Amino acid sequence: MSRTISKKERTGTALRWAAVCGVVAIGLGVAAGELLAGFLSPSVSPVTALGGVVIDAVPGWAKDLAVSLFGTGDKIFLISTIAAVTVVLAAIAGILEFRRNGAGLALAVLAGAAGLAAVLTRAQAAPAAAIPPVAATIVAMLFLRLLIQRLETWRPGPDSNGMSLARRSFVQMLAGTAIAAVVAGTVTAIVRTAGIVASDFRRAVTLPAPATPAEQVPKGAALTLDGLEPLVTPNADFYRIDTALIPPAVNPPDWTLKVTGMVEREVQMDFATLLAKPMIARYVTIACVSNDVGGDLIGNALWLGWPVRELLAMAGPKAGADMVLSRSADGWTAGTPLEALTDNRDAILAVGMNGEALPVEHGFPVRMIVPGLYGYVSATKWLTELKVTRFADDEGYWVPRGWSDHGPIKTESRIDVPRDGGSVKAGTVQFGGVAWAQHRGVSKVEVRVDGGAWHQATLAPGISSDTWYQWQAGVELAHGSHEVQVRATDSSGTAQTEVRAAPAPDGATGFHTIHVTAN
Ligand SMILES: Nc1nc2c(c(=O)[nH]1)N[C@H]1C(S)=C(S)[C@@H](COP(=O)(O)O)O[C@H]1N2
Ligand SMILES: [Mo]
Repeated sequence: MSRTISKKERTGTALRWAAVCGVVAIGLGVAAGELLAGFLSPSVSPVTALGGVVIDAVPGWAKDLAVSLFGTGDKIFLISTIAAVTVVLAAIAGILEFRRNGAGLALAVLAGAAGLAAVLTRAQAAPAAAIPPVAATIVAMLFLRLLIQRLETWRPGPDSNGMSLARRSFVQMLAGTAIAAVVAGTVTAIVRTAGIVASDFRRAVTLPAPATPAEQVPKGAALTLDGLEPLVTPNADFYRIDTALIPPAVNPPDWTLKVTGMVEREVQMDFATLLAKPMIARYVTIACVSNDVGGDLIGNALWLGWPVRELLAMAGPKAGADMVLSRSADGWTAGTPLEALTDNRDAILAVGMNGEALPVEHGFPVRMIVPGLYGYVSATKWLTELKVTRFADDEGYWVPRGWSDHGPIKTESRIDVPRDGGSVKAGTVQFGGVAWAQHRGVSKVEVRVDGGAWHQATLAPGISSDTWYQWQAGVELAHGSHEVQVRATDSSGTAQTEVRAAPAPDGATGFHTIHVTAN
């Protein structure tokens, strides 16, 4: 070692180590906070709460972009982004703290305060939920200071002698902290990603048989064409849309549903009382307003529940009320016309989906299902409150974000077979798909080739006007490439519009159009 080391080089190496100290110390803080939250308040973790604030803050178009780019991977994308930003900030905190005692700690306090604020703004935050972000901040600050202190004592550089006491002390401290962070993080990840808590709650639930069984599925409602989606969507394949990073873990014995607002008397109902009510079973096809023409944010399930109108009748809505603002355990809201919840369409407080308790990500233990309305104005998952109010006074989550305050599902149809861009054998080609016009019913489906005349398809009987219908059509295709379109007509005789509209503000329109090559 004859080369002399400049001060600059020495500081460069030290700064890199300082950045590592920041990442390791803050990593331990975050992991400790998440672990603690797992015990103290499983439904509010600091990281999830911060993620929720980010989701609530990003503009609607950015959310739509994320969904269209990453599909259901949009949450993984968000989590990775939060993780990456945290790592960068933590590295900066380490460097700041090395440069100037207290500067990195200040950054940690700021981040901790953001976490605390995020947690406290979550709807179901109990006082105990404040502990994890505070503890996380203290742990992060403590270890950041300890590590930087040891780094300062060591003063690394290529000339520092091999295994000095100071170096060993620093390395031991760093490795110990890193191991603790990884262990805490792993335990938390296992607990959380497996959703052990929530699925244990779910396993403990036994559903009653319906007092009013579901409508018979008519013979022939499910066509046998290969490639068609099943008439009833299995729970595991059901689309999922919500703003929850991790679904809230709601324990049925702790669950109550409150009816508040413009009512003669407030009503509270617990889960056991709800389960003892005469339940009805109904097939209902729910759809997302964000579903683009030809999209798959739609699914049909057999729901088990108690009519919302019965609960509202107990509370007695006051004259002048025209909306019910339903709220979830994580603070999300939907504004539904009071009329749609009290008329004969069987809007229900659903506890069952396809013969099982609601899956956690589909709203366990209780959600609303309202035939005929898009999910964002009706299908509140992890339901906790119904506030009887007026459209003039309240608005649901998506309304100030650019979506319409009313969301009836529009008449639409989709080609599922053959696939867009596929090749087929020239001659008679079997086309098939689904069509829907919830609560009105579909009366006709037609297809056309290359903008020619419409040909009527075979329309399978629907389960009810509240579900989708399957259709099939044999279409003559000559050699070459073709454009094929579909349109549905509802039972009032109104055909779906050809006018292309984007999903915002109240649902996409236009004909689903695919291209196939006949050989
Ligand atoms: N608590 C809560 N409920 C919610 C949402 C949400 O973000 N949070 N999203 C709604 C939307 S936009 C739709 S389309 C449906 C989707 O229900 P699913 O995920 O069971 O398919 O849930 C609705 N219920
Ligand atoms: Mo939606």
